[in-house]
Amino acid sequence: TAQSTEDVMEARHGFMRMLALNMGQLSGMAKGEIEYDEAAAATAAANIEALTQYTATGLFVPGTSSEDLENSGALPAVWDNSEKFAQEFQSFAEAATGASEGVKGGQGNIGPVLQKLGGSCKSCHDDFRKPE
Ligand code: ASC
Repeated sequence: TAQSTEDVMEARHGFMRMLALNMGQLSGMAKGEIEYDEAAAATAAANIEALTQYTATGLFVPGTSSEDLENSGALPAVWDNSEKFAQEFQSFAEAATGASEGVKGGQGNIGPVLQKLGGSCKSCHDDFRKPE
């Protein structure tokens, strides 16, 4: 069956929530709110790495900006500056490469990985996500 705009929005928001969930696990461990567990940290980071390989720009179909839909946080810049937007996802994938190895070896190794990942999230959000 044909996909509705709502289907695409659900998938897009799910994609972002999956990223946030795994970022939150790493962040919790970095802050000491969650006990450091090497396997769990590596899994969370591997999940993020895997998600960056998804063709996420395809989720930003025309007509789904924050000016079109109330439940959208995607600024029109996503479409108006699509090349830069795609580059942001590419940079994110590069930032995530090796993250699952990087968080191994101790709680102190999570921070630098998280900074790199979070920097990518923020860089893209600054230009392409509606401020909350
Ligand atoms: C998260 C989350 C974001 C990013 C951002 C990083 O965990 O939900 O939007 O990290 O805060 O700067």
